[in-house]
Amino acid sequence: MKALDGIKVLDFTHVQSGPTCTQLLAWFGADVIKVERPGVGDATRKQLVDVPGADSLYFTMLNHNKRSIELDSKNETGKEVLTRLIEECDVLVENFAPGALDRMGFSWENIQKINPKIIMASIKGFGPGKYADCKVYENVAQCAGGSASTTGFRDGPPLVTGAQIGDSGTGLHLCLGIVTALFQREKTGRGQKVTAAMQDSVLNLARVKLRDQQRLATGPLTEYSQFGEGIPFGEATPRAGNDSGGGQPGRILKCKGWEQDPNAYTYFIIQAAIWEKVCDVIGEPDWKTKDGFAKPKDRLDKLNQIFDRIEKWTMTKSKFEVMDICNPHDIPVGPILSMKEIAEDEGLYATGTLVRVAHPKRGEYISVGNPIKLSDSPSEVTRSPLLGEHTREILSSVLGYSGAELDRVLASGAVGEAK
Ligand code: CAO
Repeated sequence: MKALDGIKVLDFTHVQSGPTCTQLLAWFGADVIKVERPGVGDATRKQLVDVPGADSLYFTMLNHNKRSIELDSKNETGKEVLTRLIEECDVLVENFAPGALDRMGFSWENIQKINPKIIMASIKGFGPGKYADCKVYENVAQCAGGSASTTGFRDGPPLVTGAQIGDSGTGLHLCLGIVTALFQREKTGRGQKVTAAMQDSVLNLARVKLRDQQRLATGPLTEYSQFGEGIPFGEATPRAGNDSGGGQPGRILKCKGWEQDPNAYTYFIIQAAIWEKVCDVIGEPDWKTKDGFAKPKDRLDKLNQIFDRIEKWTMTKSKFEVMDICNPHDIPVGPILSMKEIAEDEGLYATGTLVRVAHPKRGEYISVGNPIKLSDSPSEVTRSPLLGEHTREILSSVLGYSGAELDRVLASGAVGEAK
């Protein structure tokens, strides 16, 4: 049995943020029914296409373990089918532009009338307020949530990060809201509305930078490189390059081969507890007792000098040798892994974090499996559905249409089926 066995999810999501949420619910065992516009489907099916005629990796990697029904929610019969789906499902998840669901005639008030037990979960770019009506994509959220202004180097422009904290990050937040609401429904019998705004989710993930914003009021941020360089702080949390976000100084340092390999780097943290071991490993045993070096606080204005010296050592080793040498001493280091190296790591396939998935139109591809492991609810990753692959199956087995009724719906123009 899976944790969410028996839970039906009406998946009205598209692009990335919503689909990541419903994919997690599917991996936990929910029956996720993805509603897609006839003949078109989720826009990502046709974005960044690498194999002509097949759904893109963008789509396949975000929509595993789901069923697809092609349904025009603006058509009268389509609205009838959607109403039946709302009656049958435990959860409705959507991430349309603000107001789109209302314009279809499915406001939260109407949805509650149709099924008072349903949990309706929505992602929007912003919460209530002056930007509530804006359409929002990943990088907009990263900028509005405080991530971009605090990412990058002090003397360069703000940077967005490769991790999709606005989309997938918000999907995760919403997923937690949904299972929490399902838990509460066990006691109250009532559904509720769950919302996660992309700005809020990014800000939640950038929480330590708001911490630093407030610390500025009482003095400089001593763990930032900028402090050691004698550069005054301004009014807002600055970009900190690769400085560690915690109290332990850390940097990205070059390793052997960095001239040719853009990823021959390691992250190196000089935690106070292992300082003496760092001194021994890099060949500076005197620094263990030397004035200005022995105590963590005294080292803060010398971090550039210290990390330059550590880098002289890391540049003589590969990033994996650095790991092998430092790990036995509990010195926290991390190789900068390329996506190629990750995709070739058989250890990640063994845990199900990476999976090889067969697809009828594109052949085998690699995907990220469920990163959250439950000991009593194993996740098996199955391929994403073709557009409308399960239209007939859902109409009959989930909604009970049969005979002339089924023929009526199929002939109405409200639904489509996989070609
Ligand atoms: N049948 C009929 N119509 C459908 C339909 C269906 N099955 N599915 C969607 N539609 C319609 C919607 O009702 C909407 O129509 P109206 O504009 O007439 O109300 C229309 O399709 C377009 O929907 P949309 O506005 O949500 O899509 P978009 O491509 O214009 O905008 C996005 C995309 C992501 C910017 C917007 O949906 C949004 O801001 N969502 C919330 C934030 C979010 O999730 N962003 C992350 C996206 S990933 O980076």
